Amino acid sequence: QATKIDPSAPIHLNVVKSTNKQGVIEAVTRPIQKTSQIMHLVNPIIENVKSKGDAALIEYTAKFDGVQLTTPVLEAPFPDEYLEGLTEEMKEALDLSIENVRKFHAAQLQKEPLVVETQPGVICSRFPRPIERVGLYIPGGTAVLPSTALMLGIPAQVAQCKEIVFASPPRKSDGRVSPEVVYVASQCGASKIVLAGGAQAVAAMAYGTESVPKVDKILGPGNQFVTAAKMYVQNDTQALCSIDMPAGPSEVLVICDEDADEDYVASDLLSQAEHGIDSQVILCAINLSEEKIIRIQEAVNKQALALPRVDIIRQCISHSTIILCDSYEEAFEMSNRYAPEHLILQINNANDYVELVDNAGSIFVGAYTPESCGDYSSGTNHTLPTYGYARQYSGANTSTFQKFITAQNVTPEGLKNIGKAVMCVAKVEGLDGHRNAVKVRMEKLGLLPQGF
Ligand code: HSO
Ligand code: ZN
Repeated sequence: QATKIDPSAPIHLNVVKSTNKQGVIEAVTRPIQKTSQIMHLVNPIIENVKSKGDAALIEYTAKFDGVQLTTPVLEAPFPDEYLEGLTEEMKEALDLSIENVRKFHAAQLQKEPLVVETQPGVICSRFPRPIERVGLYIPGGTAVLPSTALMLGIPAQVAQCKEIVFASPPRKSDGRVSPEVVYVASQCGASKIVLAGGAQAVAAMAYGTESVPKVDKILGPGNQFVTAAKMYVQNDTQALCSIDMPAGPSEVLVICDEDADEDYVASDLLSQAEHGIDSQVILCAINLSEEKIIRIQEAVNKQALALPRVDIIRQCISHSTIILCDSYEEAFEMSNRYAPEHLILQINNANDYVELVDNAGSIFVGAYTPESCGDYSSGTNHTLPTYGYARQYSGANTSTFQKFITAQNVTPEGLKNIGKAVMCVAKVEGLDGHRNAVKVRMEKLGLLPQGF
Protein backbone atom coordinates (compact mmCIF):
# COMPACT_ATOMS: atom_id res chain seq x y z
CA GLN A 1 0.00 0.00 0.00
CA ALA A 2 3.00 2.26 0.59
CA THR A 3 3.49 4.77 -2.19
CA LYS A 4 6.80 6.34 -3.14
CA ILE A 5 7.17 9.73 -1.54
CA ASP A 6 10.14 12.04 -1.83
CA PRO A 7 11.74 11.91 1.64
CA SER A 8 13.38 15.29 1.14
CA ALA A 9 10.07 17.07 0.43
CA PRO A 10 8.50 18.89 3.42
CA ILE A 11 5.78 16.99 5.25
CA HIS A 12 2.73 19.09 4.46
CA LEU A 13 -0.98 18.39 4.29
CA ASN A 14 -2.99 19.00 1.13
CA VAL A 15 -5.15 22.11 1.25
CA VAL A 16 -8.64 22.42 -0.25
CA LYS A 17 -11.37 25.03 0.03
CA SER A 18 -14.69 23.83 1.40
CA THR A 19 -16.30 25.08 -1.82
CA ASN A 20 -14.21 22.61 -3.84
CA LYS A 21 -16.72 19.76 -3.73
CA GLN A 22 -14.54 17.18 -5.46
CA GLY A 23 -11.55 18.09 -3.31
CA VAL A 24 -13.56 17.71 -0.14
CA ILE A 25 -14.97 14.35 -1.26
CA GLU A 26 -11.48 13.08 -1.91
CA ALA A 27 -10.31 14.33 1.46
CA VAL A 28 -13.06 12.61 3.44
CA THR A 29 -13.34 9.35 1.49
CA ARG A 30 -12.10 6.45 3.54
CA PRO A 31 -9.95 3.68 2.06
CA ILE A 32 -11.92 0.69 0.79
CA GLN A 33 -11.96 -2.22 3.23
CA LYS A 34 -10.88 -5.49 1.70
CA THR A 35 -12.60 -7.65 4.29
CA SER A 36 -14.56 -9.78 1.83
CA GLN A 37 -11.54 -10.23 -0.44
CA ILE A 38 -9.43 -11.70 2.34
CA MET A 39 -12.23 -13.93 3.62
CA HIS A 40 -10.90 -16.80 1.48
CA LEU A 41 -7.58 -16.57 3.32
CA VAL A 42 -9.24 -16.39 6.69
CA ASN A 43 -11.77 -19.22 6.17
CA PRO A 44 -9.30 -22.13 6.18
CA ILE A 45 -7.52 -20.74 9.25
CA ILE A 46 -10.79 -20.59 11.15
CA GLU A 47 -11.84 -24.07 10.01
CA ASN A 48 -8.48 -25.48 11.04
CA VAL A 49 -8.59 -24.01 14.52
CA LYS A 50 -12.18 -25.16 14.85
CA SER A 51 -11.31 -28.76 13.99
CA LYS A 52 -7.75 -29.13 15.29
CA GLY A 53 -7.84 -26.76 18.30
CA ASP A 54 -4.57 -26.11 20.14
CA ALA A 55 -2.47 -27.96 17.57
CA ALA A 56 -3.60 -25.59 14.80
CA LEU A 57 -3.13 -22.58 17.06
CA ILE A 58 0.45 -23.58 17.87
CA GLU A 59 1.15 -24.22 14.21
CA TYR A 60 -0.11 -20.80 13.11
CA THR A 61 1.82 -19.02 15.82
CA ALA A 62 4.98 -20.74 14.64
CA LYS A 63 4.20 -19.82 11.04
CA PHE A 64 3.00 -16.21 11.43
CA ASP A 65 4.75 -15.02 14.59
CA GLY A 66 7.88 -17.16 14.42
CA VAL A 67 7.36 -18.48 17.94
CA GLN A 68 7.28 -22.19 18.80
CA LEU A 69 5.01 -22.72 21.80
CA THR A 70 4.30 -25.86 23.78
CA THR A 71 1.05 -24.48 25.13
CA PRO A 72 -0.84 -21.57 23.54
CA VAL A 73 -2.23 -20.20 26.81
CA LEU A 74 -0.80 -18.40 29.82
CA GLU A 75 -2.98 -19.00 32.88
CA ALA A 76 -3.64 -16.69 35.83
CA PRO A 77 -2.04 -16.05 38.25
CA PHE A 78 0.53 -14.99 35.70
CA PRO A 79 4.05 -15.92 36.78
CA ASP A 80 6.17 -13.00 38.04
CA GLU A 81 8.81 -13.67 35.43
CA TYR A 82 6.34 -12.40 32.82
CA LEU A 83 6.46 -8.98 34.51
CA GLU A 84 10.21 -8.73 34.09
CA GLY A 85 11.15 -5.37 32.65
CA LEU A 86 8.09 -3.54 33.98
CA THR A 87 9.45 -0.42 35.66
CA GLU A 88 7.97 1.19 38.78
CA GLU A 89 7.27 4.33 36.77
CA MET A 90 5.39 2.37 34.13
CA LYS A 91 3.42 0.54 36.77
CA GLU A 92 2.38 3.85 38.34
CA ALA A 93 1.37 5.24 34.95
CA LEU A 94 -0.74 2.18 34.20
CA ASP A 95 -2.23 2.28 37.69
CA LEU A 96 -3.37 5.89 37.25
CA SER A 97 -4.87 5.13 33.85
CA ILE A 98 -6.61 2.05 35.24
CA GLU A 99 -7.98 4.03 38.18
CA ASN A 100 -9.47 6.72 35.95
CA VAL A 101 -10.93 4.29 33.43
CA ARG A 102 -12.38 2.30 36.31
CA LYS A 103 -13.94 5.43 37.87
CA PHE A 104 -15.55 6.59 34.64
CA HIS A 105 -16.86 3.15 33.72
CA ALA A 106 -18.10 2.31 37.22
CA ALA A 107 -20.16 5.52 37.11
CA GLN A 108 -21.92 4.10 34.05
CA LEU A 109 -23.36 1.21 36.05
CA GLN A 110 -27.10 1.50 36.50
CA LYS A 111 -27.71 2.31 40.16
CA GLU A 112 -31.47 2.36 40.46
CA PRO A 113 -33.54 -0.54 39.16
CA LEU A 114 -35.60 0.51 36.14
CA VAL A 115 -39.22 -0.25 37.01
CA VAL A 116 -42.23 1.30 35.26
CA GLU A 117 -45.89 0.63 35.99
CA THR A 118 -47.22 1.25 32.49
CA GLN A 119 -50.85 0.70 33.64
CA PRO A 120 -52.08 -0.06 37.15
CA GLY A 121 -51.03 -3.68 37.75
CA VAL A 122 -48.69 -3.89 34.76
CA ILE A 123 -45.14 -3.66 36.10
CA CYS A 124 -42.32 -3.64 33.55
CA SER A 125 -38.64 -3.68 34.50
CA ARG A 126 -35.23 -3.87 32.90
CA PHE A 127 -31.93 -4.88 34.44
CA PRO A 128 -28.40 -5.52 33.23
CA ARG A 129 -26.47 -8.77 33.48
CA PRO A 130 -22.83 -9.19 32.55
CA ILE A 131 -21.93 -11.04 29.38
CA GLU A 132 -20.44 -14.13 30.96
CA ARG A 133 -17.25 -14.70 28.97
CA VAL A 134 -15.45 -12.10 26.87
CA GLY A 135 -12.42 -12.36 24.59
CA LEU A 136 -10.29 -9.23 24.28
CA TYR A 137 -7.96 -8.98 21.32
CA ILE A 138 -4.80 -6.91 21.78
CA PRO A 139 -2.88 -6.38 18.54
CA GLY A 140 0.86 -6.93 18.30
CA GLY A 141 2.71 -5.48 15.37
CA THR A 142 4.38 -2.07 15.27
CA ALA A 143 3.36 -0.99 18.79
CA VAL A 144 2.70 -2.70 22.12
CA LEU A 145 -0.74 -1.72 23.32
CA PRO A 146 -1.23 -2.09 27.07
CA SER A 147 -3.66 0.86 26.78
CA THR A 148 -5.98 -1.20 24.60
CA ALA A 149 -5.75 -4.02 27.14
CA LEU A 150 -6.92 -1.72 29.92
CA MET A 151 -9.58 0.03 27.83
CA LEU A 152 -11.26 -3.34 27.27
CA GLY A 153 -10.28 -5.22 30.41
CA ILE A 154 -11.31 -2.66 33.01
CA PRO A 155 -14.88 -2.11 31.72
CA ALA A 156 -15.26 -5.91 31.46
CA GLN A 157 -14.22 -6.21 35.09
CA VAL A 158 -16.49 -3.32 36.13
CA ALA A 159 -19.40 -5.05 34.36
CA GLN A 160 -18.49 -8.22 36.31
CA CYS A 161 -17.92 -10.52 33.35
CA LYS A 162 -17.12 -13.93 34.86
CA GLU A 163 -14.31 -14.85 32.51
CA ILE A 164 -12.00 -12.36 30.83
CA VAL A 165 -9.66 -13.83 28.23
CA PHE A 166 -6.97 -11.81 26.48
CA ALA A 167 -5.38 -12.76 23.18
CA SER A 168 -2.24 -11.21 21.79
CA PRO A 169 0.48 -12.46 19.46
CA PRO A 170 3.72 -13.35 21.26
CA ARG A 171 6.95 -11.46 20.56
CA LYS A 172 9.51 -13.18 18.40
CA SER A 173 12.34 -12.24 20.77
CA ASP A 174 11.18 -14.29 23.76
CA GLY A 175 7.82 -15.79 22.86
CA ARG A 176 6.04 -13.67 25.47
CA VAL A 177 3.61 -10.77 25.38
CA SER A 178 4.90 -7.50 26.83
CA PRO A 179 5.09 -7.23 30.64
CA GLU A 180 2.80 -4.18 30.47
CA VAL A 181 0.05 -6.24 28.84
CA VAL A 182 0.55 -9.03 31.38
CA TYR A 183 0.33 -6.50 34.22
CA VAL A 184 -2.89 -4.98 32.87
CA ALA A 185 -4.36 -8.45 32.34
CA SER A 186 -3.68 -9.31 35.98
CA GLN A 187 -5.15 -6.00 37.19
CA CYS A 188 -8.34 -6.71 35.21
CA GLY A 189 -8.71 -10.17 36.72
CA ALA A 190 -8.16 -11.93 33.39
CA SER A 191 -8.09 -15.72 33.67
CA LYS A 192 -5.98 -16.39 30.59
CA ILE A 193 -3.81 -14.84 27.91
CA VAL A 194 -3.97 -16.65 24.59
CA LEU A 195 -0.56 -16.34 22.96
CA ALA A 196 -1.82 -15.98 19.42
CA GLY A 197 -2.85 -13.28 17.02
CA GLY A 198 -4.79 -12.87 13.79
CA ALA A 199 -7.74 -14.93 12.62
CA GLN A 200 -6.45 -17.95 14.57
CA ALA A 201 -6.79 -16.12 17.91
CA VAL A 202 -10.30 -14.99 17.06
CA ALA A 203 -11.30 -18.50 16.02
CA ALA A 204 -9.85 -20.03 19.18
CA MET A 205 -11.91 -17.70 21.38
CA ALA A 206 -15.07 -18.04 19.30
CA TYR A 207 -15.15 -21.86 19.24
CA GLY A 208 -12.87 -22.75 22.13
CA THR A 209 -9.99 -25.24 22.03
CA GLU A 210 -8.59 -27.69 24.58
CA SER A 211 -6.97 -24.80 26.45
CA VAL A 212 -8.83 -21.70 25.24
CA PRO A 213 -12.30 -21.17 26.69
CA LYS A 214 -15.07 -20.39 24.24
CA VAL A 215 -16.29 -16.81 24.79
CA ASP A 216 -19.62 -15.08 24.15
CA LYS A 217 -18.29 -11.81 22.73
CA ILE A 218 -15.01 -10.81 21.09
CA LEU A 219 -13.78 -7.23 21.25
CA GLY A 220 -10.75 -5.27 20.21
CA PRO A 221 -9.04 -3.72 17.24
CA GLY A 222 -6.93 -5.60 14.76
CA ASN A 223 -5.73 -5.82 11.20
CA GLN A 224 -7.93 -6.87 8.30
CA PHE A 225 -7.48 -10.55 9.11
CA VAL A 226 -8.72 -10.03 12.64
CA THR A 227 -11.65 -7.95 11.41
CA ALA A 228 -12.57 -10.52 8.77
CA ALA A 229 -12.40 -13.32 11.34
CA LYS A 230 -14.60 -11.37 13.75
CA MET A 231 -17.16 -10.82 10.99
CA TYR A 232 -17.05 -14.52 10.13
CA VAL A 233 -17.61 -15.85 13.63
CA GLN A 234 -20.33 -13.28 14.27
CA ASN A 235 -22.27 -14.76 11.36
CA ASP A 236 -21.70 -18.38 12.35
CA THR A 237 -24.50 -19.59 14.62
CA GLN A 238 -22.24 -22.46 15.64
CA ALA A 239 -19.93 -19.96 17.31
CA LEU A 240 -22.82 -18.09 18.97
CA CYS A 241 -20.50 -15.17 19.45
CA SER A 242 -20.98 -11.42 19.00
CA ILE A 243 -18.38 -8.74 18.29
CA ASP A 244 -17.96 -5.10 19.27
CA MET A 245 -18.05 -3.33 15.91
CA PRO A 246 -16.55 -3.27 12.46
CA ALA A 247 -13.10 -1.67 12.58
CA GLY A 248 -11.27 0.49 10.08
CA PRO A 249 -8.10 2.61 10.32
CA SER A 250 -7.94 5.10 13.18
CA GLU A 251 -8.88 8.72 12.40
CA VAL A 252 -9.02 12.26 13.72
CA LEU A 253 -10.75 15.42 12.62
CA VAL A 254 -9.44 18.61 14.21
CA ILE A 255 -11.43 21.84 14.04
CA CYS A 256 -9.32 24.94 14.63
CA ASP A 257 -9.69 28.69 14.30
CA GLU A 258 -7.18 31.55 13.96
CA ASP A 259 -6.48 31.63 17.70
CA ALA A 260 -5.46 27.98 17.91
CA ASP A 261 -1.80 27.30 18.71
CA GLU A 262 -0.17 25.87 15.58
CA ASP A 263 2.12 23.62 17.61
CA TYR A 264 -0.83 22.08 19.43
CA VAL A 265 -2.76 21.59 16.20
CA ALA A 266 0.24 20.00 14.48
CA SER A 267 0.92 17.70 17.43
CA ASP A 268 -2.65 16.38 17.40
CA LEU A 269 -2.55 15.70 13.67
CA LEU A 270 0.75 13.86 14.04
CA SER A 271 -0.24 11.77 17.04
CA GLN A 272 -2.94 10.32 14.83
CA ALA A 273 -0.75 10.06 11.74
CA GLU A 274 1.85 7.94 13.55
CA HIS A 275 -0.72 5.17 14.07
CA GLY A 276 -0.39 3.95 10.52
CA ILE A 277 0.00 4.90 6.90
CA ASP A 278 -3.73 4.42 6.37
CA SER A 279 -4.72 6.64 9.34
CA GLN A 280 -7.15 9.41 8.44
CA VAL A 281 -6.17 12.95 9.43
CA ILE A 282 -8.33 15.97 8.58
CA LEU A 283 -8.07 19.57 9.74
CA CYS A 284 -11.12 21.80 9.32
CA ALA A 285 -9.72 25.32 9.59
CA ILE A 286 -12.17 28.15 10.14
CA ASN A 287 -11.38 31.46 8.43
CA LEU A 288 -7.65 30.94 8.67
CA SER A 289 -5.19 33.53 7.42
CA GLU A 290 -2.63 32.39 4.93
CA GLU A 291 0.17 33.00 7.41
CA LYS A 292 -1.52 30.77 9.93
CA ILE A 293 -1.85 27.93 7.44
CA ILE A 294 1.85 28.25 6.64
CA ARG A 295 2.71 28.20 10.34
CA ILE A 296 0.65 25.04 10.86
CA GLN A 297 2.33 23.33 7.88
CA GLU A 298 5.74 24.33 9.19
CA ALA A 299 4.93 23.03 12.64
CA VAL A 300 3.75 19.72 11.13
CA ASN A 301 6.97 19.34 9.17
CA LYS A 302 9.25 20.31 12.05
CA GLN A 303 7.58 18.09 14.64
CA ALA A 304 7.22 15.17 12.22
CA LEU A 305 10.91 15.14 11.37
CA ALA A 306 11.72 14.79 15.06
CA LEU A 307 9.46 11.76 15.56
CA PRO A 308 10.78 8.20 15.33
CA ARG A 309 7.82 7.10 13.22
CA VAL A 310 8.41 9.82 10.64
CA ASP A 311 8.24 7.35 7.75
CA ILE A 312 4.74 6.23 8.68
CA ILE A 313 3.75 9.86 9.24
CA ARG A 314 5.08 10.93 5.86
CA GLN A 315 2.87 8.39 4.12
CA CYS A 316 -0.15 9.29 6.17
CA ILE A 317 0.19 13.06 5.84
CA SER A 318 0.57 12.70 2.06
CA HIS A 319 -3.12 11.82 1.91
CA SER A 320 -4.24 14.16 4.72
CA THR A 321 -5.99 17.44 4.10
CA ILE A 322 -6.67 20.88 5.52
CA ILE A 323 -10.20 21.91 4.55
CA LEU A 324 -10.62 25.68 4.62
CA CYS A 325 -14.06 26.43 6.05
CA ASP A 326 -15.88 29.75 6.05
CA SER A 327 -17.73 29.40 9.33
CA TYR A 328 -18.00 27.39 12.52
CA GLU A 329 -21.32 26.00 11.30
CA GLU A 330 -19.77 24.77 8.09
CA ALA A 331 -16.90 23.08 9.93
CA PHE A 332 -19.29 21.23 12.25
CA GLU A 333 -21.52 20.25 9.36
CA MET A 334 -18.49 18.80 7.62
CA SER A 335 -17.45 16.96 10.77
CA ASN A 336 -20.93 15.53 11.35
CA ARG A 337 -21.01 14.23 7.82
CA TYR A 338 -17.59 12.61 8.21
CA ALA A 339 -18.45 11.20 11.68
CA PRO A 340 -14.86 11.01 12.95
CA GLU A 341 -13.63 8.53 15.51
CA HIS A 342 -11.90 11.41 17.33
CA LEU A 343 -12.97 15.04 17.11
CA ILE A 344 -10.63 17.68 18.55
CA LEU A 345 -11.89 21.23 19.09
CA GLN A 346 -9.16 23.85 19.17
CA ILE A 347 -11.45 26.86 18.91
CA ASN A 348 -12.51 29.74 21.11
CA ASN A 349 -15.19 28.77 23.63
CA ALA A 350 -14.87 25.17 22.49
CA ASN A 351 -17.25 23.93 25.18
CA ASP A 352 -20.14 25.91 23.70
CA TYR A 353 -19.80 24.04 20.42
CA VAL A 354 -20.11 20.52 21.78
CA GLU A 355 -23.88 20.66 21.34
CA LEU A 356 -23.40 21.02 17.58
CA VAL A 357 -21.80 17.57 17.39
CA ASP A 358 -24.16 14.85 16.15
CA ASN A 359 -21.69 12.20 15.01
CA ALA A 360 -18.31 11.47 16.63
CA GLY A 361 -16.74 8.69 18.67
CA SER A 362 -15.21 10.94 21.32
CA ILE A 363 -14.67 14.72 21.57
CA PHE A 364 -11.55 16.46 22.88
CA VAL A 365 -12.55 19.93 24.01
CA GLY A 366 -10.15 22.87 24.09
CA ALA A 367 -6.48 23.61 23.61
CA TYR A 368 -5.25 21.53 26.55
CA THR A 369 -7.08 18.33 25.68
CA PRO A 370 -4.96 16.32 23.27
CA GLU A 371 -6.34 13.01 22.08
CA SER A 372 -3.42 11.30 23.81
CA CYS A 373 -5.10 11.97 27.19
CA GLY A 374 -8.13 9.95 26.13
CA ASP A 375 -5.97 7.33 24.44
CA TYR A 376 -4.36 6.51 27.76
CA SER A 377 -5.28 8.08 31.03
CA SER A 378 -8.25 10.45 31.41
CA GLY A 379 -10.92 7.80 31.91
CA THR A 380 -12.92 7.72 28.66
CA ASN A 381 -12.57 4.70 26.41
CA HIS A 382 -10.34 4.70 23.36
CA THR A 383 -12.09 1.81 21.62
CA LEU A 384 -14.18 3.96 19.32
CA PRO A 385 -16.17 3.64 16.10
CA THR A 386 -14.15 4.30 12.96
CA TYR A 387 -14.95 4.39 9.24
CA GLY A 388 -18.04 6.58 9.75
CA TYR A 389 -19.69 4.08 12.09
CA ALA A 390 -19.86 6.86 14.69
CA ARG A 391 -23.21 7.53 13.02
CA GLN A 392 -24.70 4.44 14.64
CA TYR A 393 -22.20 2.95 17.11
CA SER A 394 -20.94 4.09 20.49
CA GLY A 395 -17.41 3.51 21.68
CA ALA A 396 -16.79 0.72 24.15
CA ASN A 397 -18.39 1.42 27.51
CA THR A 398 -19.66 -0.54 30.46
CA SER A 399 -22.86 -1.62 28.72
CA THR A 400 -20.76 -3.09 25.90
CA PHE A 401 -20.02 -5.87 28.39
CA GLN A 402 -23.61 -6.31 29.49
CA LYS A 403 -26.91 -7.29 28.05
CA PHE A 404 -30.25 -6.10 29.39
CA ILE A 405 -33.07 -8.37 30.47
CA THR A 406 -36.63 -7.12 30.72
CA ALA A 407 -39.26 -8.54 33.06
CA GLN A 408 -42.95 -7.97 33.66
CA ASN A 409 -45.43 -8.80 36.31
CA VAL A 410 -49.12 -8.46 35.45
CA THR A 411 -51.69 -8.62 38.26
CA PRO A 412 -55.41 -9.40 37.79
CA GLU A 413 -55.97 -5.65 37.80
CA GLY A 414 -53.28 -5.29 35.14
CA LEU A 415 -54.87 -8.03 33.04
CA LYS A 416 -58.13 -6.17 33.27
CA ASN A 417 -56.39 -3.08 31.93
CA ILE A 418 -54.59 -4.58 28.94
CA GLY A 419 -56.27 -7.97 28.32
CA LYS A 420 -58.80 -6.64 25.86
CA ALA A 421 -56.13 -4.93 23.77
CA VAL A 422 -54.02 -8.12 23.69
CA MET A 423 -56.99 -10.20 22.54
CA CYS A 424 -57.88 -7.65 19.87
CA VAL A 425 -54.41 -7.53 18.32
CA ALA A 426 -54.03 -11.33 18.55
CA LYS A 427 -57.26 -11.63 16.61
CA VAL A 428 -56.12 -9.49 13.72
CA GLU A 429 -52.86 -11.47 13.59
CA GLY A 430 -54.87 -14.68 13.40
CA LEU A 431 -53.11 -16.08 16.48
CA ASP A 432 -55.91 -17.55 18.48
CA GLY A 433 -53.59 -19.32 20.90
CA HIS A 434 -52.30 -15.94 22.01
CA ARG A 435 -55.80 -14.62 22.42
CA ASN A 436 -56.78 -17.71 24.36
CA ALA A 437 -53.92 -17.34 26.88
CA VAL A 438 -55.54 -14.10 28.01
CA LYS A 439 -59.09 -15.31 27.58
CA VAL A 440 -58.83 -18.33 29.93
CA ARG A 441 -57.43 -16.13 32.66
CA MET A 442 -59.97 -13.36 32.28
CA GLU A 443 -62.74 -15.91 32.23
CA LYS A 444 -61.66 -17.47 35.54
CA LEU A 445 -61.28 -14.02 37.04
CA GLY A 446 -64.77 -13.10 35.79
CA LEU A 447 -63.26 -10.22 33.84
CA LEU A 448 -63.98 -11.25 30.26
CA PRO A 449 -65.46 -8.28 28.43
CA GLN A 450 -68.69 -8.52 26.50
CA GLY A 451 -68.32 -10.09 23.04
CA PHE A 452 -65.02 -11.95 23.72
N1 HSO B 1 -5.89 6.34 19.18
C1 HSO B 1 -6.10 4.89 19.21
C2 HSO B 1 -5.82 4.31 20.56
C3 HSO B 1 -4.41 4.30 20.96
N2 HSO B 1 -3.55 5.33 20.85
C4 HSO B 1 -3.70 3.31 21.58
C5 HSO B 1 -2.41 4.98 21.36
N3 HSO B 1 -2.49 3.77 21.81
C6 HSO B 1 -7.53 4.58 18.79
O1 HSO B 1 -8.46 5.28 19.51
ZN1 ZN C 1 -3.80 6.98 19.52
